[in-house]
Amino acid sequence: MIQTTDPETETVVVETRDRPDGVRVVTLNNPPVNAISSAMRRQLRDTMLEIDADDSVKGVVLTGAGRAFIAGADIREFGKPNPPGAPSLTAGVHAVEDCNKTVVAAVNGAAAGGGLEVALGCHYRVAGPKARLGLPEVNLGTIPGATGTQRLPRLTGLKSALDMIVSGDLVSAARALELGIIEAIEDDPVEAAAAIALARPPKKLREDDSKIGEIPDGFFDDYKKGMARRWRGFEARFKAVDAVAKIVLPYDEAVEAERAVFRECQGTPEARAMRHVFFSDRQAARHPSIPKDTPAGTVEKAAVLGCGTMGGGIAMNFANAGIPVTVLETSEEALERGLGIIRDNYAGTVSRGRLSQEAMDRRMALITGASDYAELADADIVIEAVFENMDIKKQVFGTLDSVCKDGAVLATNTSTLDVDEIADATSRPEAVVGTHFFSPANVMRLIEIVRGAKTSDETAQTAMKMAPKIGKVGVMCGVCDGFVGNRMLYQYSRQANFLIEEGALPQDVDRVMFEFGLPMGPFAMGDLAGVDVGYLVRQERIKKLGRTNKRESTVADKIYHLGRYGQKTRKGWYDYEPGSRTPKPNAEVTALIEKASADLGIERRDVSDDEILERCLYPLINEGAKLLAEGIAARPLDIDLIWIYGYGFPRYRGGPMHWADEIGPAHVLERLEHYAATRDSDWLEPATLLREVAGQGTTFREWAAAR
Ligand code: T1G
Repeated sequence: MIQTTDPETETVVVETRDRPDGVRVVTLNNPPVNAISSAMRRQLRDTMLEIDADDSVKGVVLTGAGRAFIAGADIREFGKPNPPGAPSLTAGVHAVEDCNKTVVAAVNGAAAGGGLEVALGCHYRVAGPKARLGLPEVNLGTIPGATGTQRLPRLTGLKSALDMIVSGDLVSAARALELGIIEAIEDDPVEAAAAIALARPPKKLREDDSKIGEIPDGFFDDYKKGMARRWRGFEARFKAVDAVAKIVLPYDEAVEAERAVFRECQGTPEARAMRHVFFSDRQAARHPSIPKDTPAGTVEKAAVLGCGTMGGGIAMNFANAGIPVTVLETSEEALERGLGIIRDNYAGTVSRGRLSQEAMDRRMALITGASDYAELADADIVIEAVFENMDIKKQVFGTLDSVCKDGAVLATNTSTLDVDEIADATSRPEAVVGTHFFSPANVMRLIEIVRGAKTSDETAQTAMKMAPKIGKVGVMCGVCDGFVGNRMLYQYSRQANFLIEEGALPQDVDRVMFEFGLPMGPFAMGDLAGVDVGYLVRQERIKKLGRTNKRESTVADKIYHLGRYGQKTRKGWYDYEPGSRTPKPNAEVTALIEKASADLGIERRDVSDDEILERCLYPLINEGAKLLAEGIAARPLDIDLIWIYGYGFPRYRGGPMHWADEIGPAHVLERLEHYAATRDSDWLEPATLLREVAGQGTTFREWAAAR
């Protein structure tokens, strides 16, 4: 085994071994997933140049060590200066392609980004059955920057290449075979690659335009029009299309143009935001409150209490993951109704061609109805999703306490009630945790894992490790009114309602928030969730917390009392045509708002888009700062993930706290002080932590890192 070491870091990341048949196997080895560091770029290029000059070598196989082929460029090096003399990855790709021996990629695992680009520099490619291949750079706010935009289309054709590059998805080995990215799927890709390396001549992909053909006028512009709605705001995806469009140029010029676009993307706010989310996704489950070596209980059998909209959706998540789940309802009739909703949900997905009938049948077979608590006795986790009433929840948990096996996790899906109080209704509060799913529970990816004062490390760990197993992002938080997401949402909604009393209209506020990147504004969201639901939540909070002596808007209550409950009644803040979800402003609502201003003695004024944006989002940041200071949220990344996965905060802005760091906490403070002084002294007093971070000229990220 010949090992080349890196002059700077003494890191061995490219190993070679010679086979008796004259094939040299080059293994890239940078655990855990062979990310391409600058050391690897240099060693890969040097290794290929050595092979080129070594006549004893008859053929080359290039493969990855461990579970991955190559995970692409090392993301941790982004934003850092390139070590002197370290070649670009493009140079490495060309050193592979220009080798005078046949080089075959044995794709033994994930070949992502630069990893696939290296494979595309090889003359042929074979993959193991579990390999995944793709150019996911746009998920990092950048584009393939090592000839990928010029190579992939030469194998798959333009449309399939654009679909892969713009989606950022990895495809399976089977799909890669269909697309022509690989020659074959082999159980032992290295053996298969060695045979090809000895049997076939080098074939340079960059010289093969046969798959490109005649490009229709406007092809790329039409493609960008087609993706505009789905990917609005994700600028790198549109730049990736522009880079692919350079394919009409001679290859070397096109690669230079691609590199220019790639460099342009590296320093954008979108790139910083998307990298933040990439790493945050992987940090979420490593919550500082749970010791690293804490064992997680297995979740092989689940149960859900209540089969309403939430309970049914929660049960579907387990069935989707192949985990048997028992659903308990108070009566056969309620159970049948609930199971019918689940069946209809699946049938809808089948009719849209996104689920096969047999998959639906398999999932339905995993869901068992029950009418007796005794049937929950052997569940590893029971998730309560009954009516949002503390007395009912206490009674339910008291019964669960007497029925469920030792070690079972007793979870509540409450969104507003005190998890500690619920836990104290049992003899095992250490086994109780909040699992706050977001509606619709089978669609929204977020679960707020609410750790009670007595929740044990094992219970917390079990819930955190369960989340990804059922396709969710579990984010831990502490107990308070509204936990993290809704507590911040209250501040955002409050200001939105004040703004329409002061002069804006719902459609103004919603437009600004939509343009910012949210899926919809607060009033359209109110109509979707239900104006009646909002009204009941407000009444419950008043019952629980009492009326504040601070200013509250009453316009939403007025809308409720008009019987305008939202989409469900085809009228709420807006009107909705039959079968349409498009909100249409309503003159009666406008008149009601204007009258509310008059009754309040407010002279309506023009409210600027900037004020709308700042008055809605800066209080969100401000509440986030309070949640961090109180320890309800342990890290800014937890708040960012909650808002991205629970409320659709645009990933390309990184979440509210990352975005605050980007625009500057000092700027947020200055604006909040302005609005507190001029618009709303009740609710806009800047948080102490915001003042501290702004005053020190630092960021929430740095504050958290220093803790
Ligand atoms: N750089 C640095 N670290 C990486 C990494 C990367 N590219 N990929 C993964 N990691 C870390 C990850 O943070 C985690 O660390 C550990 O490896 C295991 O990851 C020129 C410029 C490859 C499909 O976008 O999609 O190439 O949390 O849990 O589930 O055009 O990792 O354990 O400390 O995700 O087996 C493009 C990103 C880069 C791929 C494997 N590449 N990675 O999934 O492991 S830009 C990507 C993934 C680029 C070129 C451009 C996945 C995976 P920790 P994991 P996995």
